[in-house]
Amino acid sequence: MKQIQNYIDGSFVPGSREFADVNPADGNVIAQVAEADASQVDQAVQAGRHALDGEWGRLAIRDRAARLHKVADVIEKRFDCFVQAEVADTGKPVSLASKLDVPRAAANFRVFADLIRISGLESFQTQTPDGVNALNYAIRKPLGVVGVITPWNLPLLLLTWKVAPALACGNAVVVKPSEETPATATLLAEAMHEAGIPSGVYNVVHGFGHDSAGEFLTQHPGVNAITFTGESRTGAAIMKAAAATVKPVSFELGGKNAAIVFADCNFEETVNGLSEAIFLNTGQVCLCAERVYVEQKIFDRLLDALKKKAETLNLGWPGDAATDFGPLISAQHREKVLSYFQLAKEEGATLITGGGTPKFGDARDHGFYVQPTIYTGLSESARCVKEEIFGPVCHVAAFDSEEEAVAMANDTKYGLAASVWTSDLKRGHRVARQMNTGITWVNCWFLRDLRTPFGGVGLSGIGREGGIHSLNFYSELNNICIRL
Ligand code: NAD
Ligand code: 6OD
Repeated sequence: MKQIQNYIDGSFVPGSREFADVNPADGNVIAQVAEADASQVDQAVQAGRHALDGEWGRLAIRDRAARLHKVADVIEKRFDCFVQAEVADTGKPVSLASKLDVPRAAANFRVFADLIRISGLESFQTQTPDGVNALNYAIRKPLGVVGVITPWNLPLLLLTWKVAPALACGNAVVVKPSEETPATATLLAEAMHEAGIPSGVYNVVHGFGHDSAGEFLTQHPGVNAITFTGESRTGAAIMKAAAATVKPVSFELGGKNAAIVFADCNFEETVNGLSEAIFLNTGQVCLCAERVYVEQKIFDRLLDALKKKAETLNLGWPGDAATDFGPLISAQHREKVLSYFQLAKEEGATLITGGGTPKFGDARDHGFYVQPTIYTGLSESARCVKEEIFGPVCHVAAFDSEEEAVAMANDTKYGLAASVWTSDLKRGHRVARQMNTGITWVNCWFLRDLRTPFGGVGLSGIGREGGIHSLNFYSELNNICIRL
């Protein structure tokens, strides 16, 4: 049986206990994972602190950036290895891991390596009212040891989205990947070593949240900041833990994202785009659209086209090139999604397609698949319209006016993403500006420029990462004032 170990101060180390890593496609155990205890989390934090005092802390920015490019080189060299590990852990289609997750991991390192080299900081020539001259300029310093806690849906993509800028700013990190998907964070440790990242700069501790590695990390007084992606409820628990030592936090949390479809949209492009927005990664992307609002004139036609799209998705083995829809992450998550299918029934929804589990007649019946599912007919106050399900499911409702669509889309405690589908660009701008979200896409979805601000409002998060916003979170700006 494969063993997945913790990585502390440049060495792979077993834990005090082990837990199973399960393949979601057939429920088989694929590895035993070493769970880090509190003393190992402490060792990882101390290793990070030590690394900051060593070679890593003295490297010129240029050299730090060069090492990050080397990490990207190693990810690209070991591309298939990363893809296979991600597919086995998550059950996502190999086509998706090859197109999205692993290329983005390399890109995250390249983008922040380049950005740290070119990003300048503000300076001011100052003259006081009584004629004293001074020069003010800011410098960027690392925060210290950053705790990085990530979810299972895009494990490597989201981990590197945080690790790359944290390292670009000169920090050391202790990462706690999701217990469901420990493999690629551990593979990344090998890549770090091969790329010449000094021991102690990148540490991995495996385990769970409460009373396990996650909580040990957030409560550790030697951790200078926490960056977290995951559920809003978990964010609240982490915020509480981090408050005791006043750690800065950056949170990318849940969503209940809306898509607004106007009758003048390019119909075919919209149906293709919406199908991705609803079903990509089996609906397990925080940006997925779980609420679709469609202008009354094209409601029936669009619903019918979406139904056809859902019914032609290929629910296959994740490793097959033709598969475009895999299982959910775990038995527990499938229970949650199926409980919402049941709730939708109880709330009076009309089922358009799906609503259950597929039958394959092979080992996939022991996996965690559910059907791509579409509902209509619920009231806007229904729990299925209000709560994040995080599965391949949406509710489609009609609207008559732009104002009504905007009001319905904004009627949520979340505020991560929205998409607007229209051929009228003026309307696209107008509606996008009214969305209470961190990002609004017009005629596209999940089209990412890594320099742009990314984050959510309300229950969807605190702060922005991306480009300079990441650099600003992962560093302390010091101002120096020199009297001339
Ligand atoms: P989760 O919150 O259950 O777990 C995320 C991570 O937090 C895991 O590593 C987990 O072990 C850890 N954790 C749990 N409790 C903890 C605690 N008390 N202290 C410290 N760590 C703790 O989330 P998940 O189920 O892995 O992921 C799905 C959720 O993540 C969805 O809500 C989704 O919307 C959200 N998400 C948001 C974004 C975004 O960018 N906004 C991206 C991806 C996923
Ligand atoms: O693309 C990104 O940078 C990002 N943070 C995506 C988040 C996806 C959520 O599941």
